[in-house]
Amino acid sequence: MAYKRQIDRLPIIPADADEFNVTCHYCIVGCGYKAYTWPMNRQGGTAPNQNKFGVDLSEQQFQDSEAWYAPSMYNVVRQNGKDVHLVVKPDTNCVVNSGLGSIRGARMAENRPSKVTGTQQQRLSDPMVWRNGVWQPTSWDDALDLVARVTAKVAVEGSEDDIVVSMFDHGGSAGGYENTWGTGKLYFESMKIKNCRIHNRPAYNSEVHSTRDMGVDELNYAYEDYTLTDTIFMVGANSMETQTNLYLNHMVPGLQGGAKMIVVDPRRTLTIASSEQYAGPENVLHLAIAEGTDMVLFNALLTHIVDQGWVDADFIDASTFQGGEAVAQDSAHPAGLGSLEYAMQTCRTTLDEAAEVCGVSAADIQKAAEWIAQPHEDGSRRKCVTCYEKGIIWGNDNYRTIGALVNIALATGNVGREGGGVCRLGGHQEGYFRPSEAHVGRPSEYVDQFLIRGLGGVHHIWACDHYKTTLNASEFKRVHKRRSDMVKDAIDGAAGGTREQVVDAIVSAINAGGLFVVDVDIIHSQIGQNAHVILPACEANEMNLTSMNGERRLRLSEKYMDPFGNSLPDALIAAKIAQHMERVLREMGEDAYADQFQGYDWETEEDAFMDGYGAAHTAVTYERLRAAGNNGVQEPVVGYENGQLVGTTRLYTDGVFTRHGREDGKALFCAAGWRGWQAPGKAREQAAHRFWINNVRANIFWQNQFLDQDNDFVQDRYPHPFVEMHPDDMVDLGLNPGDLLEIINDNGVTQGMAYPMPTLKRNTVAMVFGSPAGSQGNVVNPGVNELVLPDYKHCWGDIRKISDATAQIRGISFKSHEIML
Ligand SMILES: Nc1nc2c(c(=O)[nH]1)N[C@H]1C(S)=C(S)[C@@H](COP(=O)(O)OP(=O)(O)OC[C@H]3O[C@@H](n4cnc5c(=O)[nH]c(N)nc54)[C@H](O)[C@@H]3O)O[C@H]1N2
Ligand SMILES: Nc1nc2c(c(=O)[nH]1)N[C@H]1C(S)=C(S)[C@@H](COP(=O)(O)OP(=O)(O)OC[C@H]3O[C@@H](n4cnc5c(=O)[nH]c(N)nc54)[C@H](O)[C@@H]3O)O[C@H]1N2
Ligand code: SF4
Ligand SMILES: [Mo]
Repeated sequence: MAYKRQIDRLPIIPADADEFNVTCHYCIVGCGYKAYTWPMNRQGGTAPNQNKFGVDLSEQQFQDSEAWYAPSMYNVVRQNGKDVHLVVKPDTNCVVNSGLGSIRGARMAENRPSKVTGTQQQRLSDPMVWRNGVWQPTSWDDALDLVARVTAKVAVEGSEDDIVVSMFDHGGSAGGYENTWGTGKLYFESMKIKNCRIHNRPAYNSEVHSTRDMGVDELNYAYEDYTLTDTIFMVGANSMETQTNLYLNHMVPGLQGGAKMIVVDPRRTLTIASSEQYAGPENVLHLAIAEGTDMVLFNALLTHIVDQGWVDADFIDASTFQGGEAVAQDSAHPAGLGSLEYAMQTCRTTLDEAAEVCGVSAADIQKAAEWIAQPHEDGSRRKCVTCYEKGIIWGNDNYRTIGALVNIALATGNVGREGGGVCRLGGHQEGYFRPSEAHVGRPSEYVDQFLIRGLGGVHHIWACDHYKTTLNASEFKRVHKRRSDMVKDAIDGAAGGTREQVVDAIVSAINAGGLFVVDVDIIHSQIGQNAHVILPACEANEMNLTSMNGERRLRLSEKYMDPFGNSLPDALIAAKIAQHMERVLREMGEDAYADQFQGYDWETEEDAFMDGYGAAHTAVTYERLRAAGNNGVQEPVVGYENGQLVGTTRLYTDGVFTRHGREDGKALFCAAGWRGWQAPGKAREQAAHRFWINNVRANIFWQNQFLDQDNDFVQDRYPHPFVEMHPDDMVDLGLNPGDLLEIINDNGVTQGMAYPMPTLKRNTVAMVFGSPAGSQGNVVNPGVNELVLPDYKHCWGDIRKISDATAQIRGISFKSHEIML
């Protein structure tokens, strides 16, 4: 396959091209872009008054000119029913990215569906229903009538607990305030769905319960804190690749301004390699701990800081709880919470004890403690910003480990202050606004196991593909397919019957253990292969979408093109489902239940926004957000003055902590006691297999590659998921670069392509997660913590060769991923 884009000549953006604000919908950072569109039969010229940049393009431009765009930033798309030129390029005036793109965001335009250039023809254009052995395109009314009839019948004859829902809870790529409200209103207000899970984990819960229980919301800083700080303390994250422009536009200037950086990660990441180049190796400390041992490290850091007297006593007195235990350990709290002294009784750990467990030197741990908390020579406090992500969120003993990390920030007073903060780096953007989920309970149901046990009869899936991204995926897929095939067989058996007969056949199959599956997606996904009804959604910019980024910056990303075919915004799909439910329930004589599905008379996504988020935040409207442009406003919005929304730069500047809902406003410390591998089965698996199968993200891919799988630029580079290995381990196993291999353990098998990486520790590999050509989740065991948080990152297996590199693989480079900048 040859890699080609529009490589001949690109049109100049004319001076009068239409202009739209765009927030990149991929990662949490939410970089600002501008979209330009103009009619097909025109283009701009080189004279300053003929092009959007207002410069003379016949002259050589200076190196950092913004008067250019790359082929990946161009496409031809539909707008108001007509083909138009489209350019989507980074916005130099956005404070988030200052004109930087990334290998993902800068491909937004070429990843739009286009009948003219042929891109993304995999996009769904019409609802589809399983009919006569194939998926047949059909009308919205036909598809939703079937969805509503089966869902209503199962809910009425059984209960709402038989309806299982998998749904996004984020912003940006799928989600956003409009769509979380639409789905939330449907499942949590009209219905009270309890057996519900989130796109990335097998239950409806928080990724970071402990920090919230301690009073500290996980997104409390501003990105500028990275340039105001003395030390960046990064844990279990690889921001150069996963929060790229946060790293390049905020962390790197921090490093260049003299900040030191500590990175806790069992492997040497590209973030570490590039930070050494920006800051000098002497200013970057890599703590390459043994996987899963972070909590012991944090406890030793805290102990050293306390014993040296480097704590912020004034902050602790004023802002943290003083009376011993505040919350006892119980089934909803996997650790006790209370004062610093109370927590220290459990957390106390010496440097030597930690060195032994973590496999790093006591001297390095001490150095980290000094970089975090040792006061400057003039006695002033050090500033430290702490950031973390999936290395500990999807890690060992989530609750206690994150609690132990937040302890350090609280003890040193590094929250609510310039140059401080203890924050998730984040994954997607955020965009959560839903009715209360209190009925779900805590701990919430482990939904994957619920389905595997044969429970539930209807599965609604919104914007996620568990085939590629859940844990224990081999077993999950086996059962999900078997149960949904029972319903397909029933539909095939009832072919030619009336709607009523088909619905009866489906419900009989459900009662016999089958599962009726509805998948709402933009493509026909892998789990979508099990679906009986497939509903086509549209993406951000095919609709207006609001989300906030990792510093709570809220923006409106504007619609600049038509949804593909008959696809619709998720919020409006949810509304249509509700309307069909109401109609069908009335026909069934269930008037009271039908009444619960009223209140969805939304014409547009803006109506959904105003019904949910807008109703609760009356200062915020589309019009005001549009005026706020790509810099938007940082939430919480506290007012509207002089024609501008007024936001909040950082949380907790008043030293009052409220996230736990306690009236005293005091933050709590976490009694994070170490107990080795917490999730069932991990210790046994580690002992039984040679390789730790670390699983990671990489710059080039977005998530499970739902768009990348149809993008030659990505597929030509990595036709199979890479499995980075130490070259000596490859020699041991007879593997050459690019050879195909299998990873095997008791949970299942997965496959990928050997990629030599000399900086990896022996007997560990790093496999890219979520690939359509090899799901890493196949070999992850079902172990979760008390609150059903999965430990994806820790699994072990054996490796064997499948075959030599294929002809396609032979054309690609196997140079080290670590590059000189
Ligand atoms: N390019 C790109 N960027 C993305 C995404 C993407 O798909 N592609 N996805 C987005 C999403 S949804 C998310 S959630 C974020 C995730 O962002 P990150 O958390 O930064 O990404 P990961 O690569 O999943 O994991 C981070 C690191 O955890 C380390 N790790 C593994 N085990 C341990 C451990 O026991 N302790 C410690 N300390 N570290 C460990 C791994 O070696 C890895 O380097 O990225 C977001 N950004
Ligand atoms: N082993 C392992 N497993 C992991 C992780 C890990 O680190 N290791 N990380 C976990 C994490 S943090 C995450 S976020 C998950 C990701 O897991 P998923 O959420 O399953 O993966 P995504 O790629 O985000 O899936 C997005 C799906 O939504 C569709 N989609 C995109 N836009 C829209 C839209 O606007 N509307 C609708 N309806 N559909 C849309 C896409 O086509 C795609 O099928 O994986 C989790 N699983
Ligand atoms: S860093 Fe994230 S938000 Fe910014 S352009 Fe890249 S993918 Fe988009
Ligand atoms: Mo994520």
